[in-house]
Amino acid sequence: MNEDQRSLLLSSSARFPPPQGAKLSYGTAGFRADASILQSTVYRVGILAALRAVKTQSVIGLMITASHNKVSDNGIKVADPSGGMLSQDWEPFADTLANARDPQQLVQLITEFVENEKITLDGSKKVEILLARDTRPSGESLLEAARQGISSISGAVALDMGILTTPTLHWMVRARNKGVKASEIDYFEQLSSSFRNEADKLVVDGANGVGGEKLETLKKMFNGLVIDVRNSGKEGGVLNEGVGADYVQKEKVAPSGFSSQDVGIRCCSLDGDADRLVYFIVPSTSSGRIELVDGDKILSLFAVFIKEQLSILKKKRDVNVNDGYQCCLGIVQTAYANGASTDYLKQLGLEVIFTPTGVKYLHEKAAQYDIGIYFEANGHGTILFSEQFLQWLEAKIAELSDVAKGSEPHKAAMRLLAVTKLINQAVGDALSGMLLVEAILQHMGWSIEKWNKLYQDLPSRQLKVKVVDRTAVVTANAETVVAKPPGIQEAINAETAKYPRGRCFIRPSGTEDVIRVYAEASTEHAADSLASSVAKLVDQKLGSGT
Ligand code: 16G
Ligand code: MG
Repeated sequence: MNEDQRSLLLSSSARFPPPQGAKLSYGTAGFRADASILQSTVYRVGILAALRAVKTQSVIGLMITASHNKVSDNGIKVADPSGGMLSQDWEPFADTLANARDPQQLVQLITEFVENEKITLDGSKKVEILLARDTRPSGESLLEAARQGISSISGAVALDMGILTTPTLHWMVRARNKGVKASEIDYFEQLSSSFRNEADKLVVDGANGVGGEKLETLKKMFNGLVIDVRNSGKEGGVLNEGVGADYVQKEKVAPSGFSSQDVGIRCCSLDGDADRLVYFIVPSTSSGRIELVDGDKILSLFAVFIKEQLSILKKKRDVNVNDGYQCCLGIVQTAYANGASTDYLKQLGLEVIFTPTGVKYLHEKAAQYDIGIYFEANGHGTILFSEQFLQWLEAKIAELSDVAKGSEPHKAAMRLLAVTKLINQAVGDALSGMLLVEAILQHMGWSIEKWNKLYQDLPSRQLKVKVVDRTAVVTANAETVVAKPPGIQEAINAETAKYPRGRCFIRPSGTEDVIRVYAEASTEHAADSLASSVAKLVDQKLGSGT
């Protein structure tokens, strides 16, 4: 590192002292904390993003958001050149950088890192970092901190994309690196032009965040579907407070702004940065619980549809389309997937794989298939198509348009092509996912009730337990068993065995200082009881005893 670069870093970092006594971690999906302590972290992630851009000679994205968390929190995450999450091998560097005590130590760490990674910092090549934020009031000043971090690395240029949904930023990074049109309007156009729907109605809870606001723009770009956006943030409601996908999924109640007048209408909720989506049916009485149509059901709907199109394509009826190509379809879930969804998907003959919680794990796995569909129960997910599959599909469409235009296989191939354009390939995206759900329901002629009856969820319960040190719990087999400390798994097994269809696991949260407990069983009462007895057990073995 040359002297100019060194002094640039020393002087800018002196303006961003780290918070006292806070240990920061990149966690499952970036840094997240009370916004008041994040200036220094965000500045440092700006540096990291610039280094990543120089290293990869590609466009990198930085998103300032705390997703479904409360409005006073904020956070930052990095989008890699593919539009996906930051490569996991850079996460330890993110942690050490964020926790450096002073400018000298910070510069020392960067010097060592660039040497190891063989990154040349002479500013000879310009690199771009796209910055965006959600609607949080703290976003603007944090974005400025990120910008200052970026401009502390010579050759790195920050481009402010303004207020965006998280998936839009990921999409832009991917598009820019592919050299295709990459503005927000291009994103809206790609979604709206691949979407067809006849007149129908959907009510959307925007979580008082960025998604509702963007949907107001997007919905003007297509005909047919009538979208009523509630909780768009303009009516004075607070971000994620009593609204949004996380609230609806965890509490299983209707978000504020919904009432028994919405009975019989399809409703859905986005989270605060619009990368999660769940549907729900409003109960006819005000005290009743909603029928939750969660990420697992969205996944199942997508899987049924894709499988159907593939099998139409394989049929020899109209034309010989069976060219021997075997499309490998994979379904990726986490331990939080309702057991009934996994049974259902397996019954369809699909290959179902599990990964630990966190989009980076699911996405990575799904990318190993020709078509990989991944979803977390909380509503984050998408469908990935391999390059090889896309090439095959295009060739197939060309061939069928010649010899069998308008045939069922031709139509099925065209539908699959539309899905590849509509669904976000970079990351789970509530807006694009919602349009795909709408298109598929229309195609199948299904109501939300019919969709919800694909299978019946097993009752489940989630609890969290405060412990002295959550890192004491180490899990294995995609978080389904506890490897450490010894004895806990045996105790969980003993509890679980008492309940018909019982299933239970614990894991340390990647975003909060707690241990999470998940339990499922044949009745509500049994799921509640299993969850609370395991929570008690965790508290006894690992809690502070208070
Ligand atoms: C983050 C993850 C989400 C995961 C959640 C788990 C991304 C983009 N988001 O929100 O996928 O479900 O963390 O939180 O990866 P937990 O570790 O606190 O349970
Ligand atoms: Mg989110």
